[in-house]
Amino acid sequence: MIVSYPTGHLSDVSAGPSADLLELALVNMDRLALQRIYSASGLTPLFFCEQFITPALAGIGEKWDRGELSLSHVYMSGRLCEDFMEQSFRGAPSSRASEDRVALAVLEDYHLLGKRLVGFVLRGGGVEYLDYGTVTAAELVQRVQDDSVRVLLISALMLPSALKVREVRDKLDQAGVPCRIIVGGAPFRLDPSLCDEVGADFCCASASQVLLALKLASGGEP
Ligand code: B12
Repeated sequence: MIVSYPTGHLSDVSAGPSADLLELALVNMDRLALQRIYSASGLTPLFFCEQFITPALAGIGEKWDRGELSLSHVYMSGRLCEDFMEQSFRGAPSSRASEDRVALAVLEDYHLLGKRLVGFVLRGGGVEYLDYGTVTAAELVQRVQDDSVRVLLISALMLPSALKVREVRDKLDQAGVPCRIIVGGAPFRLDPSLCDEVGADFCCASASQVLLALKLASGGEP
């Protein structure tokens, strides 16, 4: 059953901005309302993405799962958020080389917004990284070896993709590659035991945790 969403009160953020209001704005493809909610939140673009966009999209995903929204709602909501990030993160600071070679990838998955946020945090923290985009487990193992990567950041939004981290871990271990793996994405947030199950070293609930995780992965104090 596809429900129709009310639109009337979208222009009114006087009751306070919220992820629920943003969810309505996204489902109604109302870019202006998105901007108004962002302005009223008083947050930086990164914290707005983490505190408003991530829960609003998760709510949309759940409604799609229950048959209350169509896949085109999910797709268009994702597009609006992607455009918001594109504008907000333009001209982000450039990075410098880190002690350990770092790479960032999405594993067999086309959910790219989480990776985009992680990349933004890395650049903001001055960390240089290799962006592998979307790759298969076999490609990822090969590239990590070729580039001598020592910390691998993986974003996975679908459970089958998240489970593929196990394959990456096992192949890297078999090849004797000393690489730490840091994971993030909805399946890891929903099931904290998944991190150990797939052999990852650290799991992050949000992009802003990545700098701390990198420090821990490199053997530094938190
Ligand atoms: C938007 C969306 C889409 C968009 C993606 C657009 C894009 N350009 O990325 C589109 C429409 C393309 C899409 C397609 C599909 N989707 Co979809 N999608 C979503 C949705 C609603 C939001 C995802 C999102 O972008 N969130 C916002 C970002 C910012 O959040 P995030 O990625 O979680 O990242 C945060 C943290 O997790 C963390 N993080 C993430 N990665 C990493 C990595 C590191 C290293 C660190 C430190 C942190 C970190 O940082 C971010 C916050 O700071 C989710 C619902 C959900 N619960 O997430 C479903 C969801 C992921 N999709 C789902 C499905 C099933 C699909 C499709 C198979 C649907 C279909 N039948 O075709 C396809 C598959 C596409 C593919 N092969 O990859 C399911 C997966 C279910 C499962 N158990 O596997 C979900 C969970 C929907 C649901 N059922 O609730 N989808």
